Amino acid sequence: MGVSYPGVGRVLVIVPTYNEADNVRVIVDRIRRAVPDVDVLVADDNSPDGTGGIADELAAADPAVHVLHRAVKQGLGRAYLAGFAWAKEHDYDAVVEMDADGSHAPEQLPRLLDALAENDVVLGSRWVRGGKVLNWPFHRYLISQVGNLYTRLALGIPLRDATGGYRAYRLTALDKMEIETVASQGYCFQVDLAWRAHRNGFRVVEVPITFAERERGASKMSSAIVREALWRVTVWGARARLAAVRRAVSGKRSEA
Ligand SMILES: Nc1nc2c(ncn2[C@@H]2O[C@H](COP(=O)(O)OP(=O)(O)O)[C@@H](O)[C@H]2O)c(=O)[nH]1
Ligand SMILES: [Mg+2]
Repeated sequence: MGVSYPGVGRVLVIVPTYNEADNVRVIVDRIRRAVPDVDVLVADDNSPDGTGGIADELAAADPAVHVLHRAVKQGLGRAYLAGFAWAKEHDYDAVVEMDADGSHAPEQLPRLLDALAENDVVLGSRWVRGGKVLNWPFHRYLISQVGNLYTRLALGIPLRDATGGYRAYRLTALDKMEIETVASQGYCFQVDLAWRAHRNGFRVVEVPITFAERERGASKMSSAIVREALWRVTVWGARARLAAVRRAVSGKRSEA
């Protein structure tokens, strides 16, 4: 049945990959060394550079490593949803999201998992005290800062880093978040899940992480990904405000 992490249970670290041939071996090795008590699932979207084949070799050599081969590139969100479903089928208690490019340090994973012992959702945060970003170009810093400020204001959630992708969730929480209705594909997926966790009243906590820009391979970040996040967050915020106004109006009517 595999090993379990104290206070959390069986943990699956999901690593989505698209053209990460130079990174996948390094990241899986680092995870296995840093936290031997977790399993790993590489969720590969049929990367043309052969990432999936390398992941298969790693899985053949280590029973704690698994691979989910997906037919086409469908974005980070779809890959994670497929990974969550796999975790549920295989009776895990918690899942972790982690990039393949080394930006999220496996050595900091115990911080997230220790916090998960007391919470439902843990966000690795670059923008709380103690959090750091290394080697990011100014434009990425700006997109993240402005994006998080806009998210806080539009949705009224108290999170400093709602767009980050180093996280841990209890499966019991994901089960209640109706993730089958998630349509977000890019980084907006992260905001979507943070927003759902907040609305469900879950115990959500941010722990500081050090995010280091990738040294190998190319980023899949694009302006389309930023635009998707912008319009979806705007629509969610507007809907939430409209619902609040409706509640206030019907409250007044029933008072009258
Ligand atoms: N399976 C899958 N993984 C993806 C996709 N897009 C990005 N990723 C992975 O998501 C992680 C973060 O992407 P990255 O390009 O590093 O974004 P950045 O860190 O914001 O520049 C990496 O592990 C990527 O390989 C996708 O369409 N499918
Ligand atoms: Mg990256």
